[in-house]
Amino acid sequence: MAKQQVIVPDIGADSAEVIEWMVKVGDSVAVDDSLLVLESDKASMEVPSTLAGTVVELLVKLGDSLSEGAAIVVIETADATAVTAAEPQEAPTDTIQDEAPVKSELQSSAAELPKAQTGGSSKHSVLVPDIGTDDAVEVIELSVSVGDDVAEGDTLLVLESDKASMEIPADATGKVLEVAVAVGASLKQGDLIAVLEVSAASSTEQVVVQEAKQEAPVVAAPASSTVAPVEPKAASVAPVRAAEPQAASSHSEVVYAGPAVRKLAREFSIPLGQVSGSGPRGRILKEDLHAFVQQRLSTPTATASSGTGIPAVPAVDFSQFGPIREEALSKIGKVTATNMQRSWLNVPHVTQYDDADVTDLEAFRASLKDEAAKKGTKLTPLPFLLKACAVALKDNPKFNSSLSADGESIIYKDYVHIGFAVDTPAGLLVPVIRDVDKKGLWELAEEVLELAGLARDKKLKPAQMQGACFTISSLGALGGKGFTPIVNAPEVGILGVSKSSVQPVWDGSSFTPRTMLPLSLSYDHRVINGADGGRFMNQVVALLSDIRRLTL
Ligand code: CAO
Repeated sequence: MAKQQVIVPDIGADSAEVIEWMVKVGDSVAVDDSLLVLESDKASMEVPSTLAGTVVELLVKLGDSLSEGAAIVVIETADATAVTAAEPQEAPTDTIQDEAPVKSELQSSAAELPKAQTGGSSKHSVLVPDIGTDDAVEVIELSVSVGDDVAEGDTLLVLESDKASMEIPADATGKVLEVAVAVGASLKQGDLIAVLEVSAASSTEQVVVQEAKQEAPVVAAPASSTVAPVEPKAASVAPVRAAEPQAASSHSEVVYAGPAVRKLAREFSIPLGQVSGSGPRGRILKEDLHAFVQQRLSTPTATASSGTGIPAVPAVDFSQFGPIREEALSKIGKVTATNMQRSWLNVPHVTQYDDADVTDLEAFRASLKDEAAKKGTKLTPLPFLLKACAVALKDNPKFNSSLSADGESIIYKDYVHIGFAVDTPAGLLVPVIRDVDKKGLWELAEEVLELAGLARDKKLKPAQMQGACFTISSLGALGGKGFTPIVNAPEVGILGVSKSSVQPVWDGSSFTPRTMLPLSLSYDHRVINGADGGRFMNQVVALLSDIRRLTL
């Protein structure tokens, strides 16, 4: 086994920019497989590998300007002699020629580590840890630049999937030598994020880990226990279908297309994610764009509608009316918009309204305020709502079901997981509390606080947002007398909660002041009829009005 670099060949230009990676660390490549795409002011070109083997390091990053002779990747080849002829060895950097022989020594003896280091320091590759999904996740923010000093645990970048944003921390302390990714890149577990220069003194163990990672980059996981978002594998691999599986897959797909194709797609507003590529590795070619446009033009409704037969909202140039600002939606914002529209268009909604008399509940809650403070938690109306809904979901199983994808059957769930909407600066997130029926009010209060905090800090893992049977959207703290919540399909029901207020209520002989909580229950009318809805709502109202019933 030997490690060797592939360098930029004669590209017919002084320099060209790296605009696309076609391989990642851990990929196996054959001679002539494309490694990356360079774009100069005159042309774009794919740089082929001159070696066969496994990619162990990417030496440049998107946006870098490269000239002939620049080293681009390190490839571990099975046979050093076989590749010598294929590879010009006068690469400008010395890392590989130095590292290849050193590596085996490092593995065999930790005592010899200092020999492997230059000037008392060594290079440490930071890889994407277990992020709870096998899908590629987009880099939305870089928190460090080359030259920065980072401490273990400092955030290096922020990843945002269809369902969550997460900060990826450094798993070692050192100076950033290289940032291997750019905003917009899609990363998976094991991908290289950055290379740090760590001092030998900081941790001998880290160097061993670093070398182990270089040996097997795809399976490497941060060794440090301080890598916050990493969960044990079993916990982070969610067996449950995500609430929006279609969105998850379509948004996370990697699109392979060259710059000319991307430019053409931009000019014609062609969504590359919807185009099938017929080139190598599914790469999208110009012909594929032509075929896509032809197919769209031959579909009569496509030009005049949003694809569902519904007339599209016309594009308006608002600047003709006054100054404007345009801000791109966050990924979570885009996914929310798609999900809302999908639910609204697919689910025949019915919403019914009622008020629960929560006078006693509020008195009980107030009496527990000090106890809650002592426990370090907060008892808002939400845990009571969760508990009441859990009871009603068990007693009204249709609300705890989903329509099968083919619409032929109803799938009843024997578990009671409830999502609750959290308003965060990044957008609306819906963490899920599992087995609500089996939990007490204090436990629910703590989980609400914890999950809402994680949501606001962009630290929710995908598994913490999956598997809900029903959703509660509580706008109570904000106000309002009622609203129409949109069902989070494939769930079939959602409870909207508005602000409680003291109202004069007729008790049969006089008006008495009672604290009334406005509720709005939306449901999928394909599964739930009005009588089912009425029964569910009546039960929730009864439970909240007399919380002793929650204990039955
Ligand atoms: N009526 C009156 N007061 C209410 C209330 C209600 N229905 N619900 C909560 N409150 C009170 C709480 O008791 C608390 O008061 P104190 O601080 O005096 O105890 C205060 O409002 C703030 O509550 P909270 O928001 O911190 O806690 P919560 O458990 O009620 O809600 C959460 C948590 C995460 C659901 C909420 O913060 C949130 O993000 N809501 C927005 C949900 C949303 O955006 N839904 C729309 C989705 S569809 O577009």
